[in-house]
Amino acid sequence: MGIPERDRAADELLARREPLMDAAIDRLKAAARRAPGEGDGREDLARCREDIGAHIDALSAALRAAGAEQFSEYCAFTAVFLEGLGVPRSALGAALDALREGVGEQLAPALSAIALEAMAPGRRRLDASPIVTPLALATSPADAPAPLDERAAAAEALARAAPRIAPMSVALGYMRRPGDALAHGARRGRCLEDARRHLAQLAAAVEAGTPALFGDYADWVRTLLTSFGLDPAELVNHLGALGDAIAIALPEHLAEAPRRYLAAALDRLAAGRVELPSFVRPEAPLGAVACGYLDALLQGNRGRALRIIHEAVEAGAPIKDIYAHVFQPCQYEIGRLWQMQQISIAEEHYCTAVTQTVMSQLYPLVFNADRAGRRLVAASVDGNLHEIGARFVADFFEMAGWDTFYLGASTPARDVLDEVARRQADVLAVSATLGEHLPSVRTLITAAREDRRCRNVVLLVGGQPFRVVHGLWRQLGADGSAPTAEGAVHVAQEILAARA
Ligand code: B12
Repeated sequence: MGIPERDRAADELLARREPLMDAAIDRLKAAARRAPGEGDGREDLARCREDIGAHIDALSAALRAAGAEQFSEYCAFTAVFLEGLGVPRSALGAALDALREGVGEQLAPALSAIALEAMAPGRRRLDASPIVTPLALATSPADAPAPLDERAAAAEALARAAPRIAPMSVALGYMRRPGDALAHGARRGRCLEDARRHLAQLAAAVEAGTPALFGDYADWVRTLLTSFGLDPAELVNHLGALGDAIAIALPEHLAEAPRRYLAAALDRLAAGRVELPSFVRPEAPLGAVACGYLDALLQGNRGRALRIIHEAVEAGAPIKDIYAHVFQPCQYEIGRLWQMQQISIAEEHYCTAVTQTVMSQLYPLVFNADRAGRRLVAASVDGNLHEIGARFVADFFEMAGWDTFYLGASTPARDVLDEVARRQADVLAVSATLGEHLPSVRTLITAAREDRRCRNVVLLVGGQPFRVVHGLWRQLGADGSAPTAEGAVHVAQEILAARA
């Protein structure tokens, strides 16, 4: 089949869009009269007419692109989406049959043959079972949420409905851009994972009442996906589909905030690509050391990395500065390079492990301050696998003379609080890195406030989301926050002094 004929068939379909829609609806009406169901179904048929228009558009687009394969993807994902709405696959089959008959009648024989050939595999696919991944759509309807404030109710409803919204949004996105489904092939499962992550981040932002948190995340996703070579229009389509699936799955008053946040993120994406400059700059304090250290890490030369740090210390660089101006920007830079697909996960793990080793080598200098008679417990919140932020905080308190108990990554709330009680801590420092860690932060704070053993402990929270959204700590019920480990020590001292 030559491309020009396919294009002509596509043009012809669009030129006859209205009469094709009318003819298909007449056929469906006649079929409904032969086998009447509940009600007269007039509303359903009006909606179905629009759907048939969408099928015609999809068929026409498929004819111009990858032909039958693309239309087949369209049919598959439309079926998944309709099933999510409770519309049986057979209804789509009937609509396609009605359209097929119209195409056979109304297009010139050569062109109708081309169009029917492109439709056939899609129609057959509807009869095959299981139709397509993803199909986690059959989850039970969410229970009514407990009475909460408006933001928390919307976030909770979103989290509960996520198992239904995520696959629906993927199906809708692929239905709208079936070419993406074809191109993604086996990677489609990733799209579902992404949708789940978007929803977790969106729920966290809605709960915190901060669209900027989700906007920041959307910027990050764009940079990541484009460095994988994806077209940003795919993300725009995907987030748009997510908003539409939310509108379908949640009552209007609960869908309003998430959809508003999504719209704001889409505006941000439309404003263009965000530049992501390097975190390691020669002109910054200790810039030359940081550049050399990063280079040694990236070259896989941990001996040289260690020597660079020892030489800097011998030359008089304070340990706090090594942390703040070498380790931290280098870790951020490692993250940026991974995000831009310039280093692998293995390289990131290597660099992180070397930095943790080098930090340990400095401990004789960290543990030599005069004792302040205060105690700190520091932990990464449940689900947070990033441990260096909390470790920084613990080390800065140690350098200020505190006795510190650093618990490491992802510590369950109950265990953190047991440790606070056992160590009789004055301050608990909790670290979160992703928006999706915020619900765990809230859970921990709520549990701490209800725990009599923790009545007097000062609760500090910090990490990336708190650096992006000012005042977020207050909304979550903490006593304070700071953008850096050094700042955390000052805030703790101020709060304790004010309480004395
Ligand atoms: C190393 C690393 C990992 C390692 C962590 C290993 C380890 N042992 O810690 C591993 C491989 C586990 C990992 C996993 C993931 N990571 Co990661 N990771 C990083 C990386 C490169 C470095 C983190 C780090 O060491 N930072 C250095 C510390 C010192 O910085 P910090 O945490 O911000 O802490 C400072 C302040 O925030 C503050 N602070 C921190 N905690 C606290 C607490 C209190 C109380 C206070 C007051 C202050 C405070 O003070 C600290 C010092 O000044 C970052 C890059 C980055 N920008 O951070 C990505 C990064 C955080 N990871 C990222 C991602 C996406 C992930 C994954 C989702 C990847 C995946 N697909 O699986 C998972 C999520 C895992 C999870 N469930 O948590 C993204 C997050 C993007 C986003 N905006 O959502 C980043 C930013 C990378 C990137 N540029 O894309 N990661």
